[in-house]
Amino acid sequence: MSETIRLTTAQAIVKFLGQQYSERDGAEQRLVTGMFGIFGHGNVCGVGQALLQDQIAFEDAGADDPLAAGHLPYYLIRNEQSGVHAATAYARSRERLQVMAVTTSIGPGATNMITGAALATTNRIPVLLFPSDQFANRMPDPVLQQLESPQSLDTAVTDCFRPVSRFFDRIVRPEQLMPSLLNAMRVLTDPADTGAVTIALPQDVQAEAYDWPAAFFRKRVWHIARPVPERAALERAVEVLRSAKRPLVVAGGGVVYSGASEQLREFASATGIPVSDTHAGKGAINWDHPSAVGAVGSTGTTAANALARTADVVVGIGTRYSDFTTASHTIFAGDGVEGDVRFVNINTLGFDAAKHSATMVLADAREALTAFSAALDGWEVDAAYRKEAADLDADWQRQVDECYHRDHAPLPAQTEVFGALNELMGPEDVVINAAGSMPGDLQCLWRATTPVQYHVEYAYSCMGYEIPAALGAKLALGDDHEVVAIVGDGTYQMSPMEIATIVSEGLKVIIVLLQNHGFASIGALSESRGSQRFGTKYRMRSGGAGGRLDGAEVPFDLAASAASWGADVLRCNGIEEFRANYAKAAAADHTTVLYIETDLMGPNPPGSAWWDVPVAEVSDLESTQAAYAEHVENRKAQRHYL
Ligand SMILES: Cc1ncc(C[n+]2csc(CCOP(=O)(O)OP(=O)(O)O)c2C)c(N)n1
Ligand SMILES: [Mg+2]
Repeated sequence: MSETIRLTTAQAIVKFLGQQYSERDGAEQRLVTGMFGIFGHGNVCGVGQALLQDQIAFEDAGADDPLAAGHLPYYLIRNEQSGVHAATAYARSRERLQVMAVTTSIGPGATNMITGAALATTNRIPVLLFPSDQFANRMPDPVLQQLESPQSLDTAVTDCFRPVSRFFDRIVRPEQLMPSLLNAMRVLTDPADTGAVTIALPQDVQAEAYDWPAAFFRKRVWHIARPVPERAALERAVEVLRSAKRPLVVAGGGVVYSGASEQLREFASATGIPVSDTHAGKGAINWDHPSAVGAVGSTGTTAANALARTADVVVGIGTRYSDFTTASHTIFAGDGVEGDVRFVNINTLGFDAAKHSATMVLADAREALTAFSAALDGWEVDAAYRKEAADLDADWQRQVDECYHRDHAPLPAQTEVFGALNELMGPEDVVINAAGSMPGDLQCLWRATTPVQYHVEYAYSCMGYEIPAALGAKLALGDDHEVVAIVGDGTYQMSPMEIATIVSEGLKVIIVLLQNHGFASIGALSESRGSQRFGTKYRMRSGGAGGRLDGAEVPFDLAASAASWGADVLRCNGIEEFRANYAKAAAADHTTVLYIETDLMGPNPPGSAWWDVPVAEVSDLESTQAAYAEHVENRKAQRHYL
């Protein structure tokens, strides 16, 4: 008989996770480094008991390094959704080499994670989720918080995780855990197809004992692959590139996760191909590299967008081509191109590589760029094209300077806040944002010198990501990096509470709270599409029942709210005071919220591309009718890439 160890299912999970490692480029590290969570009746005596037992064993052993000792630290968060956001930001900050887990109770605790899971999966960031589930033995049904389905007794709210997870399983017998956890680790370390990994744990099974084979708990190293391009695929792609006169690179998140910045810079320098970027790819090439032309698409720079319109070959590296990147399928227009615009896509995931009828290269970005540089063997674009791209970028940089130093009055434009931050933050400091009018401004304006500096989640663009993400990024990066979360007043109201977690963990971050009393983003969108900013301001209802939300400003004080969570708060009256207070916040060892009022109406950076948002085809309103006519015109530029 081989050796067995008697443990509960939950104890087995904690013990197993303590022995999982990832490896890439020869460096080995613990794969799952901690667990966020909130206990309820679904997990407090299962996973909660196992975490306590693990904590006590670690304390008794007197080891210094919790991770080397196989310990799984526990972090109490304030909301399950933000626990997943924190885990996502953690894994993104670790280039997807290390991840965090999240444990929740059943019912609402579990479903609170759905948004977080969808965000992680949309962004292709690995997180490990353990929602609890109703009794597998069905004895006390319906347990508190159980959704009963008269058609099917095995339907549970955790089924909602299936479409938003890359791997989903439910453990109704302890021994199912073994294949399940092994598959979970496979997906967490898959560079192509990763995201939320969800294992639902019925509350009785968590506490049930089993004789586990000791081998289940041996140390395992999960090697994170760097697939090399197939020779024929490389040759096909190189032939397309060599025939290009006006190629353009679109650098996506895959370049960052692959750690391919150096190879991208070398490739760009050698070939002279201009490099544009997406939110996830920003910083992969430093903004002041001679080939860098900044953001492409709906919120892109005039430089990248002009080049995109006339590009004959678009080289997408590690990008999923969101509608913001393609300006809803209008920006890669093939203007003046003989034949039509063609795509070469380098991606670990076939699904993304195949987009836009591209010549596909299934490979790791770093491996592919190295192979391309060798195969192109000195080939480069015309000097005139290099110069055109550099001139366009220089024009754009003048616009950035203008946006950064507007002296707008009486309230500053938010672009001036970004200018101050961009100038005050170091190359290894991190700016975090996800939703509102800020991502668009940041994407075209922010001068990123490193990929770690720019952490904008714009795949799910989830209000409320920022503050929990600051927690995750700070845990991942430590004291050498200042972590700065920018939040709008709307986002702040959606999820301020993880400030309490940040404070209780003794972590120091900076939160910049931009107060403009409403939705600058959706308000501007509404106005431009004929809906008159209806319902996009935080105002009192005027005129009694049946009136509109257009009265006085709502008398809340978000700065006082932030202070109530335990942060220091500095109110900033204008940009000069903001700069001075940023310096104070940076020098402090406590979390600080910098509160500043900005102008809801901008001015915004100049736009140079479209975004498809449908407008009512019939309407009583002249504003909507005019917007619809414009929409019909704009749609004419839309196309499939066939
Ligand atoms: C969870 C979630 N709900 C709704 C939206 C749609 N949305 C995008 S931006 C925005 C307004 C954000 O307001 P604020 O944080 O004040 O930023 P501002 O637009 O003023 O820059 C809304 C409601 C979203 N992105 N995420
Ligand atoms: Mg706002």
